[in-house]
Amino acid sequence: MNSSAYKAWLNYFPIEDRQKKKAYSDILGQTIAADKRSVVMETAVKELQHGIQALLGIDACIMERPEDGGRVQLAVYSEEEGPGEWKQGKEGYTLRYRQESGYGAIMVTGGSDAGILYGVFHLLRLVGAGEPLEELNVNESPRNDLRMINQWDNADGTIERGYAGRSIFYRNGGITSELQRIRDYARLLASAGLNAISINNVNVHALETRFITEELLPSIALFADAFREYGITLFLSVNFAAPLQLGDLPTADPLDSDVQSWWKETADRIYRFIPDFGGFVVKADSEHRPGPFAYGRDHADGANMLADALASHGGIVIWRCFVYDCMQDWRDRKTDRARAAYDHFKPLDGRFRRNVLLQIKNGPMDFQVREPVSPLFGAMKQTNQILEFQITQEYTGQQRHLCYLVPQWKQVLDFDTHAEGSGTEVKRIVDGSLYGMTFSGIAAVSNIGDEESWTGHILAQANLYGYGRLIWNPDLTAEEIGVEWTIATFGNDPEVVTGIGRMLMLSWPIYEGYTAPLGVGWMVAPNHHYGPDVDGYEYSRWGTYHFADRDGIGVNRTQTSGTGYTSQYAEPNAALYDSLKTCPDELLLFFHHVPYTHKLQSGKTVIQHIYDIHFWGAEEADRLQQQWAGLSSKIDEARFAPIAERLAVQAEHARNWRDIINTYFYRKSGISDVEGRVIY
Ligand code: GCV
Repeated sequence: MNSSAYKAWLNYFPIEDRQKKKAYSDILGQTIAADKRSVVMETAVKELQHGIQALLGIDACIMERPEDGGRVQLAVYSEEEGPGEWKQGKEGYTLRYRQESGYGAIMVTGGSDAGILYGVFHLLRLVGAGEPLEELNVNESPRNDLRMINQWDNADGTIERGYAGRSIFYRNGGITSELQRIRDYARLLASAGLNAISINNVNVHALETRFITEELLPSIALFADAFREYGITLFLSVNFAAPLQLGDLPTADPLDSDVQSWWKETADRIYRFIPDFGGFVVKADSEHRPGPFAYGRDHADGANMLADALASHGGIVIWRCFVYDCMQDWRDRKTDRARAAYDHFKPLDGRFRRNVLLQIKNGPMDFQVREPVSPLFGAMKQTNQILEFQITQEYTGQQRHLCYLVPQWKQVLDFDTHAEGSGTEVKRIVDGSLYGMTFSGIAAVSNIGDEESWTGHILAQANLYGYGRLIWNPDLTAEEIGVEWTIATFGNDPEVVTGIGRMLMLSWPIYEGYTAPLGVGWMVAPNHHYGPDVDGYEYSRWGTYHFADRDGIGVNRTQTSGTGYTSQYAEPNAALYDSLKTCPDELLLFFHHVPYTHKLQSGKTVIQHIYDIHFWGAEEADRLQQQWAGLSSKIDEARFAPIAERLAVQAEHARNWRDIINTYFYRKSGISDVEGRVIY
């Protein structure tokens, strides 16, 4: 596979400007000197050579004696032995231009070989973007230690919530031995700055339960080898009831000594095959997955038992907080799914081992197009935490619709929890700096499958890339990341960069506009989660309701008359959300049940806003199509056509959303659109 779609943001278009090409060639097209040839350093050298060849058409040669120096030098410095300015930490790097007698040279120095690999990708990105190398002076280090991808791939080759084909890891119930695609994936991930991956669904079924056995570990270890080449650590999702389900023990009780020994032996076995294994990801007592509750134990008992099994090997347990009652009676208005994670986990603060991290979804529900930030961030001051995003577009258009999610994630990371007074943003909690956590970081559910383009919708590649770049440096803007991605993916024609940049940046508001308004969420069909289906979840057991009737809509989560969810936030956020006067419009229906005639902060009534935003969203979806058409001469046909097709489908589905939602609320409320537009 060698197409432009497959290469994604590593397209490395040949430099055409002759002057620039000469300037780059003089520096990069000569000799490469790299010390200590570890597996990751080998990768860094290979990537550098490959990039130089693709960009400049030159085979740069590797110095046999690196100590003699080269035009590009790759070297690891530790804090003690490195140059004075070295402060970049283990995975950090610096890029420097140095004028030697008669020629210029580039130094890529890293805190480790992985740091150098990141540095090489950065250098190649700059060259691809046409940036000058003279005076190059870059200092980079990742803000988050753990920068992880979660695959929701199943051994039968399907992917839960996958929208880009089947799994690249598993086929027909077996583990693939075709490792080239895995290596290519590792390469994409590392080039976006990611360093960890869990390779199977958190819903661990019968076959995946056996991944930790003597029989299957050799194949899993081959994946670990491929990822290791790119500095990426491998994790497995495990089944909490594995000792029971594999038929070894009559129980999976975490306080049972046989169970504890079973997991210790299992951990020892895994590390025999994969010495740098990262650890376990666990979904327990959630959506029918087994967990400690069956034995009257709590999540700390469960997580700690696994943590103890991994501790001597340096492994960690990532324990998910997505725990709620998925058998709720819709008639029960007191139970509030949004409260669940906080109610379950907050009382356990301080009880988890140092090698346990709680993985918390960005919002209290489930990756909706708009949700408030989970109140657990900042609430557990003595517990390691990792934030979970969803790159795969389960509720955000399933990669049939364009929805650039970096602006949404950015809002989450910038959200001020006020947990320690103002300035306590989520990004400072999850990077571990605020509470001095031993482990911390960010994970996200992958959006790739075995389609040629990886992500189905080629523009959805921006979400995978953007995720990596944003969590490396949460201070980057979504626009900056979008521009960087566009140049690396499509080249640096200014019209393309501006055009795609605009499309990306507007796409989340557009999608939100024609789907679920004002933070209400859902309104999709059960199971496959594609919409519109306004009452799809209204009378079901999942705890996701909008409560629309003839008078109004929304969920009352206030302290005085509602579910009290707002009190899970620190002040002033609790009061801000609790009051109708101050609650931000975009989250109004998440927190309040209001009449359709309620006036928003914007001055519009709720019903008029619903109509306006749906008309606007559908029109803008149409405009996306036109904007793309305007770029036809500038994008290779192999990518132009499939993107155009997706945008056409999106525009059509947006009209459908618009008409169904508007009609539904017109019929419920009986209130006409003040502009008299067509509502059925
Ligand atoms: C992997 C949602 C999704 C499920 C997913 C679950 C989770 O409910 O619809 O497919 O299961 O979240 O995050 O565990």
